[in-house]
Amino acid sequence: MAVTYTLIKECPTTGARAGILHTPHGDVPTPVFMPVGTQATVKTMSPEELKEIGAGIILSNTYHLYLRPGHELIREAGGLHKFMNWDRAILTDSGGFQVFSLGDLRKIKEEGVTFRSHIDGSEHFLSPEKVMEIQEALGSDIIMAFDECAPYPADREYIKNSLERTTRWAERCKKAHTRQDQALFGIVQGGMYADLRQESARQLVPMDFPGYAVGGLSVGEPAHLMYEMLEATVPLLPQNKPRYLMGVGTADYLIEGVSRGIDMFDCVLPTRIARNGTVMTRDGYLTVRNAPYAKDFRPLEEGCECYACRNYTRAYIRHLIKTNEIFGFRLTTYHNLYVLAHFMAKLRESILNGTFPDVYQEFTARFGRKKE
Ligand code: PRF
Ligand code: ZN
Repeated sequence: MAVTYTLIKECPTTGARAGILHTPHGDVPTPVFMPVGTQATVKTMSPEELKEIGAGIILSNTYHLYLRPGHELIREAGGLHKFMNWDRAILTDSGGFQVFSLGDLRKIKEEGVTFRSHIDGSEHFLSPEKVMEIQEALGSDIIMAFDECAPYPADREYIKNSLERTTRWAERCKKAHTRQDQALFGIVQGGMYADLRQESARQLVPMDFPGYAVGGLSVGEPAHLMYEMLEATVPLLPQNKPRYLMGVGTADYLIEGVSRGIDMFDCVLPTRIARNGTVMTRDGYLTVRNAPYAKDFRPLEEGCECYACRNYTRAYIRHLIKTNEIFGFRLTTYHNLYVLAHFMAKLRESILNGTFPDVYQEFTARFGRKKE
């Protein structure tokens, strides 16, 4: 099998798990946050810097790479790893999320989705078979099934039809998938209906995917609904396979996801806010672009051991960002990815040494628990 999961330790009082994801491009300790490299680059970071931060796996996107530069070009280049000079693991998302986010620009049918490119308006068609062909050309270690990420809110009837189609598409993906060195993950949908989530999981689990994602969450719903959906879904997923919560990357959602048995996460937020001059710290978000930091000669976060914090001040980074200097965005991105990598490593360590519930308590006491 291309990708396997070893469960090392489970927290006795929560669902948190520490494990290892084995991939053809190395072992990845879990739980893990995957930096997003939509255009075959984690914006502003070199692969060497990503390694320095400790990234063992990154995420890229079928939809974007298919449109530009085209999957055939990447195949010709020798695959995505070679094309972007990244020799650790890559997961590619299927486009199921991007295409459905296009709104008026797309039309969903049983066969697949017709859509217009957000770049030049040209018409394209993505289907389970096409998405497998593209991801096989990219050569990522983990490829995702083509699914429908339903909007929130959506009525029960819509969600039921959508999750059933997602199951049929998952079957077609499995049938079309040929590369034995790639692992195809299934995606559970079901909107905000616990029983439909369970129905989706019950349909996908017998198909024996090497890993399962929970999709359709973090789409604008209140936090308590996301937690309820995870609690309804995760217990039905196989213990010996990795579980991936798609599109989640804030510290509170990460720790809540981990405590409910999630192993993998991705999100553009940490890298996106960095390019807007906002960094993640122990005390929450800090927008270093703002005036109060003009003469603040402390690092982005005191005590942070990252390259940015060891060498530069808030005042300097603010100046770079105010003047649109690329180096500023590199420093804030570096810091945010470092913070998340270390947060996940800390959670993992606490699961291994039995103190995860204490770390969880401490975190929620400090920030409160998002409930609404
Ligand atoms: N499906 C896919 N990718 C995704 C999602 C999904 O539901 C989400 C939901 N937050 C993020 N990325 N294929
Ligand atoms: Zn730092």
